[in-house]
Amino acid sequence: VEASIPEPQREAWRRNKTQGFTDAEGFEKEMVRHVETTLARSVYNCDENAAYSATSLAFRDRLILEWNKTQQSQTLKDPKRVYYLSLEFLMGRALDNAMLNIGQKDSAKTGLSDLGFRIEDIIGQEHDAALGNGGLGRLAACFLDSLASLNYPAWGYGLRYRYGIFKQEIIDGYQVEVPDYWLDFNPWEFPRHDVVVDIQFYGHVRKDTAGDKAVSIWEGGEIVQATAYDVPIPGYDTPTTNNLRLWSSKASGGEFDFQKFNNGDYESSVADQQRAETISAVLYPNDNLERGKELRLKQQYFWVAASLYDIVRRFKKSKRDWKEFPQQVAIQLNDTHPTLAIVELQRILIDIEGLSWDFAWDIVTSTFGYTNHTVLPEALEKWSVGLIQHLLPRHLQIIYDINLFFLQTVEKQFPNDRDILRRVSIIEESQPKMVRMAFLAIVGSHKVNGVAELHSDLIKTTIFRDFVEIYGPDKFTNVTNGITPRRWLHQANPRLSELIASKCGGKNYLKDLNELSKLEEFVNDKEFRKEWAEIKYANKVRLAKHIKNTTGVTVNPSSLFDVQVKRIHEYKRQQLNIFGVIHRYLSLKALSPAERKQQLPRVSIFGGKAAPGYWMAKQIIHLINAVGKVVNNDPEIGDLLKVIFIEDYNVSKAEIICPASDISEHISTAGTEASGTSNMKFVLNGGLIIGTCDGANIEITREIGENNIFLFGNLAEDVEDLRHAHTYGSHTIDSNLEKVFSAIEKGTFGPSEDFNALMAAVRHHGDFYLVSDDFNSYIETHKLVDESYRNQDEWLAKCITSVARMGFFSSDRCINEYADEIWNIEPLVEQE
Ligand code: RUG
Repeated sequence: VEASIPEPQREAWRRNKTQGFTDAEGFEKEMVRHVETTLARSVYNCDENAAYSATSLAFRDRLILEWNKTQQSQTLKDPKRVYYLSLEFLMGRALDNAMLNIGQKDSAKTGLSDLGFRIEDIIGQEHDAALGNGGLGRLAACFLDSLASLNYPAWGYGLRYRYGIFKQEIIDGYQVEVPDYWLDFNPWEFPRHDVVVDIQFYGHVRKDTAGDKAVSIWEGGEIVQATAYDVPIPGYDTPTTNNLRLWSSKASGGEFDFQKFNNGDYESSVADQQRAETISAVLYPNDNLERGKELRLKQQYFWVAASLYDIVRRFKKSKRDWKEFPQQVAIQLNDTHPTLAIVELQRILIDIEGLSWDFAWDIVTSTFGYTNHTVLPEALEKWSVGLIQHLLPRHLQIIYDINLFFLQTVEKQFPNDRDILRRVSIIEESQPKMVRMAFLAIVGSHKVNGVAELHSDLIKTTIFRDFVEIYGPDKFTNVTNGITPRRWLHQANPRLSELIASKCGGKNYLKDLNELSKLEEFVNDKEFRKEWAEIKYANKVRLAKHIKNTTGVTVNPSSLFDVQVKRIHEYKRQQLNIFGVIHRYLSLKALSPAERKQQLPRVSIFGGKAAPGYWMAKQIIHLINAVGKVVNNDPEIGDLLKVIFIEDYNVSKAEIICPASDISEHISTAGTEASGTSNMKFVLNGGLIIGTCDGANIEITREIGENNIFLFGNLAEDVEDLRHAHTYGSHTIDSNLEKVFSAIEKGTFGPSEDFNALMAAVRHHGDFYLVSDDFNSYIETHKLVDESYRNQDEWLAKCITSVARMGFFSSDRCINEYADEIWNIEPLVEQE
């Protein structure tokens, strides 16, 4: 039954339509109402946390009004929509973003001040929504912001983890993981208890006939229920408010099985409930690493099956023919994690909707696009055939059929090449047999893209080379990553955003980042430079305060702030950085007091989490902290060098750190970092970068000019030969690096056994990440950084010029490219 109100009664609805607040007074009323009613508090017991809650609820109400309008307008016009499937959405805080995007931050500031609060303190109360590990999840969050800001009809689909990425504590220099229970109070989500989907696992497949057709019936096994939680995503300066739908798992049939309960089996009924809830309980804390755990596969199927059910249900409402499905629906696979969606859609179309295989497969392959984010073999997903057979027996049959038909076409194309069949088969004939998810994603999609130029070239010439031969080069494309300037400039660096607006003809540059180019005119404007420098200094003071409060170490904001914040990984080479820091320390110690006085003071700032099971990454964290302990307390060194590890790096900390850096480090072994996105955040905030010719560093260089970046190290094309030489030729370690190692071995930073593995990786295990090969060029380039920083005028000119040329790296550009080249969707501008 349509639950719609009959026309004669609609007038009463129109009269009573909820109006969102539009000024400080209106905000105050809403805020006080929420304190007094929703929160049941009063003027006598409203602390900052209650004020945060009430402010968020007031803003949530505003968002949901726009959200309703957007969804109604989309339902009415029924345009093609894009669905972005991602296991990670690293959203960070929502309140400040909501205030800025709907243009009511000033109202909130005045309103909160009238009511006795400072807006910064209230914003600071919010817990980060940390449903992601690193770049991949944050990219998804930036994309949602751009999709809404550009008025694209788009939905995100993900999992509502009860525990997001763990909280990192540093105890005695070691990482300790603590669970992050973030859902205690989350005003930004709307539970949709009416949007539930039953998801089947296990069971078996029965062959049957319907008329003259053979059919497959998947039956038995267990059912878990998916409940939708909706998170409104406001666009910047537009009423468009899109939806992020996150699924939460529950045992089928509600709280617990009453049948079992009534039979006196209370315990097992509760156990079933807990087992079902486990599916959406925790985010796997690995970045660029896959571990093949059954629960992870369960998460993947649970999420894609619920999302597809929802997407298909929405399509079917329009009563269109199935052949129109790809004209109405584009689905983007963020990495291989949602690849089962390909199989699930094929299953729905053939087993449930009764379409022929070929017709269904055409629909499927026209619907999906696949984004690859890595070439690292340890991150490429594979699932054992046995596990899929057990968990999803019907899906395994379909995968085998997809593979069979695919290999038949390959065989026709390359009749005399048996080896290519082995190489490209979706099933790897190993012990045990494995399903190669990236291959399945390629075969089931119409476009495959990498995330920066070098990366997109590399996938075509290495891991997916055969597929380029088979499908031709047009199936493969590049969409270089981007970041949203709303969060990463306007929100994180409000003073710089104001200054830029004053020179770029207002805030329109936040919608068209190419307008930053107007800044080039002011590069030599003394007054402008002065203001620019003052803002950078103030941002450094803000970070120095955070460092003091959290680590107890005092850093001098006049020092050069050198930052490397990202997940800890050997390929990202935080070990190269800390070895470089030790080299600097030893060089300073070797100077006379008079010589030391001539040196430029530096603060080396690190931050990032290690996957809990990644032992080497944890050793790196330990070494950084051990070096900090010695260096920071060395009276001979004083302010000349400080080494800081910022605990629990996350999105809200990044918003403090990025605006405060002078130089940031993006120093992965060439060819390993697919893109990187923090490199873009730092440059956009007026910092320079030191980096390798890797990922998006290359395009950043092309845009801002090679005089404005400090590049060093070997090139991707040389990496293989160097590795080969390490293993089969003689491998001499860089002499300066040897000095660093002997200082470690002498116990300068504590018992050296703790760090043996890090040194052995370079000396004895082939130095896979080329730390020694790049060491000399790294420290020489750091000398150039020091020299360059001494000339503040030139330094500032580099920073301003770089910002002026960063327009390309907006995620808006990136989303427009996906929309045009992959999704074929148009913006939908709402009418009142
Ligand atoms: O490591 C990559 C980054 O280089 C990239 O910028 C980011 C977004 O495209 O994705 C990261 N990534 C790759 N995270 N997980 C993976 C492996 O699947």
